[in-house]
Amino acid sequence: MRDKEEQTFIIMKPDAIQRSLFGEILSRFERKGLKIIGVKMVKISDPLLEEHYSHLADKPFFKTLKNYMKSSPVVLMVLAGTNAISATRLIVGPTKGYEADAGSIRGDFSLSAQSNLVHASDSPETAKKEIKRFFKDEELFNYEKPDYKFVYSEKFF
Ligand code: IDP
Ligand code: MG
Repeated sequence: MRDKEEQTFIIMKPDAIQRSLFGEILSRFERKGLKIIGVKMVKISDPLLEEHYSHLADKPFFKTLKNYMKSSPVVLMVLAGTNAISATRLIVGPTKGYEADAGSIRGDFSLSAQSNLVHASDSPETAKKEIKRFFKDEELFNYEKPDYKFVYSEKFF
C-alpha cells in the first residue's frame, strides 16, 4: 500500500472507560506512532449515535447497542499518521472480541460482539464524515512531533 498521511476517528467506548483500559489502549496507539490531534470526553446524544450507527439501524441489537454506548461517558479522539485508518483497524481487530487475534485490542481484552472497547473508522470516506460529525475544526490541532522522521518514513533520511 502506498504511504499516505491520514486521520482517523476513535471512540474509547464505555467498557474501555469502566474497565480502566483507557490508558492501556491509548498507549498502544501512541507506541505505534499515531499522533493525537484531537481528544475530548462526552456522553454521546441519541441523534449523534443514531447517525453514527445508521448502517445498523435495522439490526436486532440496535437498541442495546445504543444503551451500551450511552451507559458511560466516552472519549473521542482523532489520530493522525501514515495509513492511519487501516493501521488502526489492525491494532483494534475485527468486531467480535472472541474472534479477534491475540495481540489486537479486542483480541486481548474483549469476549463480546458488542462490548469491544474501541470504535475506529473503517475507510477514508467514513473517517472524514465521522471526524466532521464529532469534532469542530478548532478542536483539531496541527503540530509537529520530534519523533516524526523516525516514525513515518525513510524519505526523511
Ligand atoms: P466495527 O466496530 O468493527 O466497525 P460494525 O459492524 O460497524 O463493527 O458495528 C458497530 C458496533 O456495533 C460494533 O463495534 C459493536 O459494538 C456493535 N455490534 C456489531 N455487530 C454486533 C452483533 O452482532 N451483536 C452485538 N453488537 C454488535
Ligand atoms: Mg464500523
